[in-house]
Amino acid sequence: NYVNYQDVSADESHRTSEYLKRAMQIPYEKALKNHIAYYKKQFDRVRLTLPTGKTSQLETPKRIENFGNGEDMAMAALLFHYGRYLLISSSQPGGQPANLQGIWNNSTHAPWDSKYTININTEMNYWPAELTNLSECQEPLFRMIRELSVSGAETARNMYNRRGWVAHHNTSIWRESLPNDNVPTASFWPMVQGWLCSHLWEHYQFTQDETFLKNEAYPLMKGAAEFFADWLIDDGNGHLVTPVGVSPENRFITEDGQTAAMSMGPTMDMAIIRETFTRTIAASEMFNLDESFRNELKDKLARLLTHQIGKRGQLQEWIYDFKEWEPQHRHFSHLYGFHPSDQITPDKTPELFNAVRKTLELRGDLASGWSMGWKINCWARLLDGNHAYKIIANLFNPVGFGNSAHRGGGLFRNLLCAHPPFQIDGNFGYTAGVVEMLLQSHAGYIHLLPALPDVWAEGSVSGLKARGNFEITMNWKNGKLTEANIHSLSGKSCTLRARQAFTVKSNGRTIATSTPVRSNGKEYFQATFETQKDGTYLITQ
Ligand code: FUC
Repeated sequence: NYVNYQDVSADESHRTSEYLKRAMQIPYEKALKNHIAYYKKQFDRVRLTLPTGKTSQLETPKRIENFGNGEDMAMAALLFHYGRYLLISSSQPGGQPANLQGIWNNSTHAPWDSKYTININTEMNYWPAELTNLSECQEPLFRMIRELSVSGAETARNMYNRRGWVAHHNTSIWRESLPNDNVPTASFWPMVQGWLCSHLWEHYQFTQDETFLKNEAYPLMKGAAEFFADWLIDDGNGHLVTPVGVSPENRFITEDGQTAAMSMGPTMDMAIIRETFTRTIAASEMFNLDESFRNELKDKLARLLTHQIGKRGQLQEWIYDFKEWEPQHRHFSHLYGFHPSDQITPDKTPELFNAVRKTLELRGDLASGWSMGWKINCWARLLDGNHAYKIIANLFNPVGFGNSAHRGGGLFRNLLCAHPPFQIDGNFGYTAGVVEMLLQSHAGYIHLLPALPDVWAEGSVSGLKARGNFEITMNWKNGKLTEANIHSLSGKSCTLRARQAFTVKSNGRTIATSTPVRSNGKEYFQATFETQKDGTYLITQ
């Protein structure tokens, strides 16, 4: 009887019998054919090829078990494609967003109620959407954000007496925006609206759709920024911080040995607010809107507490350099400014970039399934393909194979990710992570093969998307780019970076040649060129 989160007036008997009637009219063979034709329209936009090996012909569970031998790189490509297949199948326009189990929950009492945990898991579900050319799959998420902003405006007024809208770490088909679940490390965290809005901004970055940015994204971003602007307080040293928050879902140990979760100004809070303010200011400038509010945001942005480096050289997780209660905790929320955000990059903030590396080293390589998905993305953004691959090899840990020697997170026999239990965000995080190894575009340029591991010395990929609305195809051999093709879908200016020198050709004519740049102690080659809408550009040595 569900119509929407405020309306359950549909006739459930009529509806279900119609579903069944329609399903029974289509023979299985035909239904399968329709399904394949439908999903392939989206699926075939991207293809990744990595070399097969001796074990590539074995059945799936055997390939998982043999992955550690390092001979079946095609299996890594298969898991990448599987993530796209799962997103296509669980998140189409008009439907609900993919929940913790996508659409594949098989129990009445599902783990975490098969809901939306929005302090990482729901967002991770959508990390591969723009990167792998499945932009429209985000539509259900965007509708959920709009609906949450309605209930979230009530919560902002009634619970906090603040402007704008707010949501907390967990929601469901009913769009609850209040703190819920009663978990001290997670529940009281009025930051979600910022993280969700980053998906709207990124959608604009990838599609360059200004109408979407102005009419759909900006009002929601503005509401998120309004809440944050009212939520901040002075920390007593002239910095603006959140009065209280958590670093989902870790705890810290105080100087007198107590364990606690809540403190003022956790690093993640500050990074989310910095991002929301920066992007809301940018959008309001683009469309010449809300000048006085923009000035308020500019003033507060300049006073926000910045990232800090702790005693161990790590990015500090909280306002003070507390010891973590669980040093290898599966969440690393304080890296938000580094990934998925774009505040910490090797060019702009090399010290913070190196502190992120230290943080990840301290966190360790083993983790629950979805946390490994997250770590692949972070090691790729650290430009360390071999370390990212090491996490991939760890993820190919057979879970539920009846072999008790294997512990921790990994993959079930059907390739669904095992937290355990089954949680689909690990699959999506993995697929996004593979892209981050092959292509990055968050730092103001498009980086071709930024984190290619030695074991992927040869391969090709087509149809990946980069910010600025570019579609990218690449071939590589002996670990080096041999050729790339850039299809410019919006005619924006394009800056490319690669490990080796290259030239850019358009219609057989050289239009740009790379020059060396140094970043965080390494040498790269870079070129900027103007593009035409629908133009294609050939990158060769
Ligand atoms: C977060 C995680 C848990 C689990 C849950 C669904 O709270 O910390 O590990 O994945 O979401």
